[in-house]
Amino acid sequence: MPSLFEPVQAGDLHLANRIAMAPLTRNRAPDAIPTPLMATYYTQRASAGLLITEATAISPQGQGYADVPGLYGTEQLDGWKRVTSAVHAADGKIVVQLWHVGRVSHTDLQPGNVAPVAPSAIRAKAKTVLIKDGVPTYTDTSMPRALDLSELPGIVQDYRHAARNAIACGFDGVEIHGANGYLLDQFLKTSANRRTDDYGGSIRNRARLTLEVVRAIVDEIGGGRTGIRLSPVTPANDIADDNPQQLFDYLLAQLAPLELAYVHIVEGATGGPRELPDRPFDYAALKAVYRKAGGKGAWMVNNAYDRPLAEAAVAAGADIVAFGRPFIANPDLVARLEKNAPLNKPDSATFYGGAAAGYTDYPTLY
Ligand code: 8OZ
Repeated sequence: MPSLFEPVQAGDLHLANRIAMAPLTRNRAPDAIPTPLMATYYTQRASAGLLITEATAISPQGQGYADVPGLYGTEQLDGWKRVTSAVHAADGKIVVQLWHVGRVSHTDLQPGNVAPVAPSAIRAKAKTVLIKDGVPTYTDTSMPRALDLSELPGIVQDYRHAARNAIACGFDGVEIHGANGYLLDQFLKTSANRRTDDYGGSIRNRARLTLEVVRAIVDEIGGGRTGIRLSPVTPANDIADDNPQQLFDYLLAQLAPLELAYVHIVEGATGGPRELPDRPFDYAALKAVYRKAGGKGAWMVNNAYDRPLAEAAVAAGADIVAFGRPFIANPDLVARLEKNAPLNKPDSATFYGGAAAGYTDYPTLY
């Protein structure tokens, strides 16, 4: 049985261990530009088998929170180049999470202060964060407008272009953010998608945009450098589906032939309970569908893992376990898990926004 601390192959990515740093939004990139402090933060955590960056907007329209980074524009790309070279100098591997928030945004954050876009004009009962007079302020998301059919190829193109930018910035690959109630998840799920064209209605139609995005990125940079994150039952950002098992079984069967590096599954409620009584889901069955359809990507699991739970997951066939909050507070998480050393506790007051405090100042063991 493989141990968490043994290497693993995920597509083209050779990872030194089976512990990934989950994507974590930290809101420390004013003007969407990654800072030198961010390079320090990721480099401190480079002993993870894989670093997945915080969600990063593929376009200004894909932006939904104050001070999150982007993957467009010279200054943004130069900022990311500093991050990837520092991580590589520390022997780390890093992929960037490609993000379009869809309706989870606010007119203040959109170019020209227009409405955010979504599959349908249905507002999310969700909050975003703006910065008002220097103070982070939680605000209701704005009413979105439904995307016109003619706009969808442009969105696919934005993803493709961002993936090309990622490789140009020195990233080892990309993770497509298909989770947590953002644009792709909005198209996938019935609560946000009421379209009557080829992108709404049947499962096949609701999965169409996600599959077009994945195929475009695979065509651009290769499946071996492409992962995807999905959250079948999360209620995050006011999202729900009438039949998630059928939806995700279909999606995973379609993803199988694309030879992705990995599939990353958020189990249960993102950052919350792993089991949701009103939203049952069989993850083992989902994985079986993917493998049966020939999917060879590494199977990455996430949400509220500790060492015993992670070891049990690996024993049950998971290839990689992604840790989120423990990585905020423990830059040397891999060493601490290996030694069964105590973990620093993350301070939620410094999760979003600010500078070095609660970001690059958590102590290591040695
Ligand atoms: C926390 C705060 C803002 C955004 C996600 C990108 O849930 C996020 C996110 C998390 O995927």
